[in-house]
This record gives sequence, structure tokens and C-alpha cells, in this order.
Amino acid sequence: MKLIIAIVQDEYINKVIKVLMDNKIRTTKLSSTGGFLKSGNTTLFIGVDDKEVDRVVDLIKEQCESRNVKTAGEEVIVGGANLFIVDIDKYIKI
Ligand code: 2BA
Repeated sequence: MKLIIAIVQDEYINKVIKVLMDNKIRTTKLSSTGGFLKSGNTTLFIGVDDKEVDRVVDLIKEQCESRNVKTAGEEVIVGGANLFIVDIDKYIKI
């Protein structure tokens, strides 16, 4: 099993959640804030079987894109979504 931790920019989050729900992918949504820009983003915890990872990544990719943001004299590329995919040793539901 894997845990996909997806930090999604707020402008894309409704579309991302909808497509995950439509595809019966379970998710937990946390409000979060970027440390650098200090603007709102949303972090999703998505627990999936290993074989589902690519499909979930593709679903998110279809909804998000990077964009350039100007901030205090510099321009940064903000990802529509930043994903961390980690191995889960054990999942227990009580
Ligand atoms: P922020 O921390 O607000 O970062 C927004 C964008 O600012 C980043 O876009 C990146 O282009 C730039 N940036 C961030 N830290 C920087 C630094 N120390 N020096 C120069 N530029 C910097 P993304 O990389 O697409 O990140 C979007 C959001 O995803 C981040 O918002 C943060 O909330 C999260 N994130 C990205 N990488 C992360 C990481 N390695 N660990 C934890 N959260 C991460």
C-alpha cells in the first residue's frame, strides 16, 4: 500500500476532489499553507493499493498545471500539485 500526499493549489482542489470522488478514490483533506508564499493550499492524504498509484497520479495531473508567480522581485514556478508517494508498512482500521 502507498500513501500519496498531494499538496494541491487551492484553485485546482475542487476539480481534483471531484475527479477522485467520481473514481471512488478515498481521500482526507487538510487545509495547509505554503511556507514560502504563505498562500493557501490543500493537502490530500490518499491511501491506495500499489497498482492504483499511477491511475491516481494521472487523475490529478489532468486537473492541475504549474504557473509562474511573481513575488518580491523574483518569479517562481508554483506546481499545481506536489506529490509525495510513500510506502505504508501497515494499515489498520479499527
Ligand atoms: P510554498 O512553500 O508557498 O512555495 C511556493 C513556490 O515557491 C514553490 O512552488 C517554489 O516554486 C517556490 N519556493 C518554495 N520554497 C522556495 C525557496 N526556499 N526558495 C526559492 N523558491 C521557493 P512548488 O515547489 O510547486 O511548491 C508549492 C507548495 O507545495 C509549497 O508552497 C509547499 O506548500 C509545498 N511543497 C513544495 N515542495 C515541498 C517540500 N519539499 N516539502 C513540503 N512541502 C512542499
